[in-house]
Amino acid sequence: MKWQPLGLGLWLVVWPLAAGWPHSEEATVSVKTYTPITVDGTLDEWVRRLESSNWNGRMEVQKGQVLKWMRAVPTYLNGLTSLVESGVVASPQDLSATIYTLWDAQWFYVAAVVTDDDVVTQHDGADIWQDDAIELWFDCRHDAVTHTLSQDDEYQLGFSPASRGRNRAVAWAWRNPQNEPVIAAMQVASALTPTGYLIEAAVPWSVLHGCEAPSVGKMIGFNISIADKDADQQWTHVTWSGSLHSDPSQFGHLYFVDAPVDLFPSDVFEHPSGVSFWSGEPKDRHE
Ligand SMILES: [Ca+2]
Ligand SMILES: [Ca+2]
Ligand SMILES: [Ca+2]
Repeated sequence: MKWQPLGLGLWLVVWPLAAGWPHSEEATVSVKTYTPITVDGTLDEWVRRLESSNWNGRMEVQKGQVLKWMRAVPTYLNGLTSLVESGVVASPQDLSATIYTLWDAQWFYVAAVVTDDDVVTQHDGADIWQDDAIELWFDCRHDAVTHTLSQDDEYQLGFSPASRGRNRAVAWAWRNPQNEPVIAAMQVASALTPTGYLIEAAVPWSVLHGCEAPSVGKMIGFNISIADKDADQQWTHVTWSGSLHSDPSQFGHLYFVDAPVDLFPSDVFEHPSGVSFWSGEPKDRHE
């Protein structure tokens, strides 16, 4: 990456076009949840809904009827903005994904909405990385001192959906001296969708050495990969941050934040004076 002067105090970031993607050093945010997440393959509880009493008709007409949204921050992976480390991404329909995370004092939660034109899962256990799967990479101390992942605070966690080839979702852990407690403690569920699949999973902090006590403001090293196998059996692997998925020094950053917009995203909704906002359990507006 180079900075090029454009005059008038403006500078342009110029990315090298040669082969070899620079370290992208991505960053994303995990929002604290104050309501429980049930790992069942449906993401209803990841969605914040509005109650009709929160509204006046004028605002709905003016600003659109946005009645629900994911309260977690999305992170996007696709063949254009992420690194295709192996294989080929033919189109967003072939492989792309949106990853969400939430956290509380006990659990780290992940939801992946994956677009994949052919969901293929043929392996089990430690071999699920060869199939359609998502992978989360942790460097809990964010010290980024190894290039191969083997320290006690480093983990590769994989989640692969149920499909016609394997009738249950599988979660696995690699690259840590203590993988077994993680594998035993993880929860995972999946569902096929019209355009691919979704994964919902949870990992207790207690089994992730170095990550045991999350708090607002904490940051860890974090990376995300998605693997795609289709009928042609070609294995495609796409990674969010850096040029090598397993190098903690190229991981992105995951920041743990509180839930500052637990009610409304301020860019969509105004705050009319005199209106008391609902802050209770989610209700479906359409019920
Ligand atoms: Ca759920
Ligand atoms: Ca595909
Ligand atoms: Ca696939």
